[in-house]
Amino acid sequence: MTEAHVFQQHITRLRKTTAATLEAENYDALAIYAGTAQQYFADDRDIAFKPTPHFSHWCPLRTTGHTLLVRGDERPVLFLRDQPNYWIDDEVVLDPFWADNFTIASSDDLVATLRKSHTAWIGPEVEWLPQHIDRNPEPLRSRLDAVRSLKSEYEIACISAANRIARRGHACLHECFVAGESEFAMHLAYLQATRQTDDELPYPTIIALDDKAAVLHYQHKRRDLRNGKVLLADCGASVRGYAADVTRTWTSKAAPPLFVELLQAMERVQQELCAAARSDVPFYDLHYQAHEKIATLLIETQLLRDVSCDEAIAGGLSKIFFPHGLGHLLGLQTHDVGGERLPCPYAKPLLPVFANMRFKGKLAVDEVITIEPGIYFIPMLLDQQRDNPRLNHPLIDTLRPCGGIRIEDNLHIKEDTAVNLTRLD
Ligand SMILES: [Mn+2]
Repeated sequence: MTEAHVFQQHITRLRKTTAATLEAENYDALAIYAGTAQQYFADDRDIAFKPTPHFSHWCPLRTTGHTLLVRGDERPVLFLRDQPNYWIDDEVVLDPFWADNFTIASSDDLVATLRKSHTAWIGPEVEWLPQHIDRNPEPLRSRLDAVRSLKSEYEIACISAANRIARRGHACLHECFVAGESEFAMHLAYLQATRQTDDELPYPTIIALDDKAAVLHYQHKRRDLRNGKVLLADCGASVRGYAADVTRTWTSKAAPPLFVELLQAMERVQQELCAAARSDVPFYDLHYQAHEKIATLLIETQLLRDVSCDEAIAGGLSKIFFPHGLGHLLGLQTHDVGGERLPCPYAKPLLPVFANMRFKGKLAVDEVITIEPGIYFIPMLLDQQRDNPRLNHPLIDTLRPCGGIRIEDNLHIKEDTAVNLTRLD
């Protein structure tokens, strides 16, 4: 199937679901504003622009000021921004593969059009918006979010393409790590290999050597430190606004054997968890399974002692080493919307230590999720446990300089399996 055909199918589905949403929420029309560039406080410098995700759901344009108007199941109208600006290049390129699905209009006519109907507005507020228009009504937004959580073939193709790009970048990072490069040099090499600028990335690269691998969202790029023992790289790519979110951990010959053993075990654990993902599985059950596997590993390696697996989980000991969720929905946002579904019955009790998990529902066909288990040696969390005899501190301390491990793939959920988009050939 051609790209144009797959995109057309995507829009046909959106038209249908949006018509139903508008009817259910009693609106005639939905106006989605791409947004305008924002500036830093007390500065005239623009922050890198990202269109309203609801806009990107319909239209791959990445420039500011456009508005999409959807009325029932009619052909949507794209009102292009047309205030010429000679400071930037805001030329709009209408690629027929997507533009053929819209009627193109001038923003001059937008306000008059908005006045004519009972319209819901999604996007940042603007001063010229007619008074009667409902701004970002919550019930409508959550219906739109629910649609966004289930990906069309077009969206899967975008996420899949983003994963291919990220994989190329990670292969390059591995080579740089083996060559002893710095975090800074690896960051530049990643941009080069993926042919992306920083602003095009779905999230800033996390390129952490050694102890900094314990910082979950490590943001620096050290220029001096070379020849690391461990590299944790969490770096993505984006295609038409859709994200890949991929993490790999590598060790060099200088890494302690116990850490290498943990990494090999975690590679296995991560693949087992990926193999267990499919529709109708409560995500909490996968999260719990991750803790069972990680607690077992911590006990086998004697990092934890005098404690059973269940006690280690319920007592929050495994959470010291794996303090984040197993994964999240992925799409136009790296932490995508639509996961706020009702909790469902679980195979294991919902423990108080996991009460802050965001995504508690069942997996559904055509969701894309990340599976990203980890083991970290986070000084702040370990120091709080100095007097806890169940933590083998002398052994743990030998691994603190290694930071941690995270392995993350992106999975397309199907009926009774999941397709690993990060490891597709
Ligand atoms: Mn992630």
